[in-house]
Amino acid sequence: MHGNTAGTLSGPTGVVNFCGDHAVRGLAELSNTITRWSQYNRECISPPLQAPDLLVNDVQEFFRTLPPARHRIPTGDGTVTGTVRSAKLASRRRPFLLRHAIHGGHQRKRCRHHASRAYHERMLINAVPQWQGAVNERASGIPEGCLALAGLAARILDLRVNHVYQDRQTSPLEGGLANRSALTGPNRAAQQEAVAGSSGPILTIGGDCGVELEPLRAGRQRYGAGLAVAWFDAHPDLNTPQSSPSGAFHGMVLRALLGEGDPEFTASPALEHGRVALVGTRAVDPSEHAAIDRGLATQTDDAAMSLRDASHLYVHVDLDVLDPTEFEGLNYPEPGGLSIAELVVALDSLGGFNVVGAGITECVGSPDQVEVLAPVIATIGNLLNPATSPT
Ligand SMILES: [Mn+2]
Repeated sequence: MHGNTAGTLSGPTGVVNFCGDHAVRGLAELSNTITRWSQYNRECISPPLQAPDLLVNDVQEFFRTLPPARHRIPTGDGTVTGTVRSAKLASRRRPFLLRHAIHGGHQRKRCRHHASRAYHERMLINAVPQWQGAVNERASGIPEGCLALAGLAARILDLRVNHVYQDRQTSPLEGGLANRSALTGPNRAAQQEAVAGSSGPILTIGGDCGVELEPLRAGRQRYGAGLAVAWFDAHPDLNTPQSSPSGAFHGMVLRALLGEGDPEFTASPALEHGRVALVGTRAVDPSEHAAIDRGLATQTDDAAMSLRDASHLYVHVDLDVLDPTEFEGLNYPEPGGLSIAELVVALDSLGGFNVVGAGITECVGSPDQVEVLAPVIATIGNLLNPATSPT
């Protein structure tokens, strides 16, 4: 029996351990089998994990016994009743958590029926549900938005998702930076490890915009000073801890990548000034205007022209570049943005570049809401497709 093992937290009291099978985890997430899993940190669930209620060795078979996805799972406040019954766990009548193991190395395995699609072989999807870089009210929905978007990306791109574990703990404001400690330590190390584990293009599914720090730092080191960035975002993210009105790191990450701000986060080597194109930017703080005036980044509608000398390109898409009427699941909506069709056209115009990485961030949408983003995911997938990118 695994009763209330979580102290004052009323966490899940039963665990199904899927032996780290990411494909099944993806299925479960698509169907909402996992709800609010990320609010339970390792400490809360370690006792049941040591003695799982059900250890499933053949997870594919386990799921074959369940009714079809999307119709089987009544969800609410962290409990999953429908699947418990149909999985013959009804007698337990307790909420459970589908727990996954976190480890790299699985990302390049593909389902057998997709094995012929060799063009995906080197591409990695990292889902990074970090939310501590944002401090606004909707931000606590970012981990769920990340899962929804990662599920969509897995389906559209026929790829498994590498889920990078991030705890949800917060920490005090330090040196003008909210959650400074939470943004470093194990959370950051987990993403560094995931980034280092791939030699091919990486699609990072955020998470707040702070998740762009590690892939871009690594990209700058790997590809050199010719690496350019197309930054699709309502915000330039060019604040420093001193200038930021909120202390939220997601508004500082690009400045850190350009080598300025809190030394804990600044990239070295930094992105070359002038090799960043800001597209769709429309909510700019005074100190960010000053950084743009100094030439750190360029506001433009034509990133391809602005970055034409780049040797390699990274594409950042904060979904708030979209108009709020286009997508309901925005963490930080700003009126006057692009339509989804306009974003797709703008992304498509970057097809001549050697695109080595991309990120999609700041989603708080549900699995149903993110469906409208399918063309955006597909277009980014094409950009990252090594078969069509110059080598
Ligand atoms: Mn933004």
